[in-house]
Amino acid sequence: MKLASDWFWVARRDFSYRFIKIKTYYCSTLVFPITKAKIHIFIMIKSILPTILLGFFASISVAQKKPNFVFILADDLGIKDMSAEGSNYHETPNIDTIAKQGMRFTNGYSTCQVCSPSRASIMTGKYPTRHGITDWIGAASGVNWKRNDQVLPPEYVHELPKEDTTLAEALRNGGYTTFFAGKWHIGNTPPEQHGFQINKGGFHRGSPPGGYFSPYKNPSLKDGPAGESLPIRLANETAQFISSNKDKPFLAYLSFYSVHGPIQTKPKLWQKYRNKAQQNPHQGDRFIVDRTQSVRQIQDCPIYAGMMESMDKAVGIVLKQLKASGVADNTVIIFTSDNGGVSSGDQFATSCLPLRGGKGRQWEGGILQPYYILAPGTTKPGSTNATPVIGTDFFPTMLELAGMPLQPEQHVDGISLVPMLKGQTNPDRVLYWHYPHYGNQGGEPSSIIRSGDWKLIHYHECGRDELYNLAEDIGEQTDLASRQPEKAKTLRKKLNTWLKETNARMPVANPKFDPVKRAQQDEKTRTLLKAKLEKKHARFLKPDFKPNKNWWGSNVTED
Ligand SMILES: [Ca+2]
Repeated sequence: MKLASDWFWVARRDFSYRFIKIKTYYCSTLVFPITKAKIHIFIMIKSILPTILLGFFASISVAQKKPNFVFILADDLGIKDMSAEGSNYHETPNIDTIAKQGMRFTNGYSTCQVCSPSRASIMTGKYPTRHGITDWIGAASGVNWKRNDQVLPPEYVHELPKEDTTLAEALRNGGYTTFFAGKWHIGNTPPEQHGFQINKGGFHRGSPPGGYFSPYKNPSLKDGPAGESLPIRLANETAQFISSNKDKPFLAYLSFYSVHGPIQTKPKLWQKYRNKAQQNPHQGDRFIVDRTQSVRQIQDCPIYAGMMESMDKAVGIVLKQLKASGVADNTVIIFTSDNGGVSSGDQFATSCLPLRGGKGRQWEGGILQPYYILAPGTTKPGSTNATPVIGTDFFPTMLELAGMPLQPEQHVDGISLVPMLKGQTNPDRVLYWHYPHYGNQGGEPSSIIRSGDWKLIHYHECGRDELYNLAEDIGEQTDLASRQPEKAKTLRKKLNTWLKETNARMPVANPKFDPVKRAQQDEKTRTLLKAKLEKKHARFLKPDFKPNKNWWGSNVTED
């Protein structure tokens, strides 16, 4: 098929040819007298027609040229981890650039407080209750749940359903070349079976089996030189893909393993952030116990900060390549995370304050995300939007930006944010979450509804509700459920209706639950485990800290 630009050159060549013919005719035959006026008109037409044609065909060319997409998904990255969001400790100049040059949604959510469910929502445009992946794939459920808890979490789907048309399949069907790099963790069927033509590093695992430095022990990613950084490698793979595919529309889905545990960095970065933390050393405890788990109260983990810097540098590599390939002006960049920062459980690596909780938990720290969209020609640089938006919205938004028809029967729980990207708001939309599991970070089986500024959390262990006004209480410190029973009742009713409509799976009572043993466990969390954590995290800042002999393989030459 001929491109609009090709037609332009044909037309221009044609016009010049005909003009020469006419001019030759007039000059050679002298059948008609050549007046100065006629020559002038011809010269004028010749001089302006190519410009008119160029404009005409260029406009067709622009209208037909679909934007590229670079979708960057970080893992376990807390919204408060970025300098653009107020972190004074971590340094994220490249990620901040996306926020500053595009639109930053200040109420942007993942559909779940853990990873697989929210990843599947981005791919399908459906809430976890509907696609069925309600917990991170691999977590125990039902009678296999061996912990001494009040309820048994329900079974959940372990694969991205084949009958769904994924975001990648939709774009591929629309003529896009689709590329995936990094963490998949949405089942045993790899990205190639869900619409991605190229896959660098995605398979069933949720954390990098060989850590963050080559050798990676990853069946989908060839090892680099020993000690190579994983996020930098994933960025280089993405940059190479962009460079090779710059002439046709593409989707580059860069799904970092960072900053999920294990936390690992190079000694140089550890030193930099160790020194930074020492400039204003934290006094007293780093952790407080909030209900079920210790929660980090300060960002001063030099290992995690080093990981943040590596991921940010990797983002910079991709941004630079977009410019170098000449496609930055026609590429939509999206940046988000799959769940909140790990302030408790796993590596206890960051603090989400002033938000309560973190990954795995039902408060804002678990579900509020960095949610940035830079759409050249659509978003105003440096704009913000407070409309509550969620992971299911990316799918229809990207279809509309691509000029493709929406697929409402697929992305049933998402809406296109294009009107919001142009400055409109939609404050009345109600959002829902359902996490009938415990997870590893102290999360409690619960369902959530957000309507306007109000947020109600319903707990499935005991049936109680918490009610917060997020406009006045972003830290969810004042439970208004007993003071505003009517508001709580209305929201709870709406939430119940939604749970029924979406066939939400529910936990059941655990017949083996032992409350006495549980009280002993809780006491251990408050005392022994907390003391152990304080010691471990203070050690990260000791001048002679050394995790192992070659710094997790990053210092390969050191003996
Ligand atoms: Ca995650």
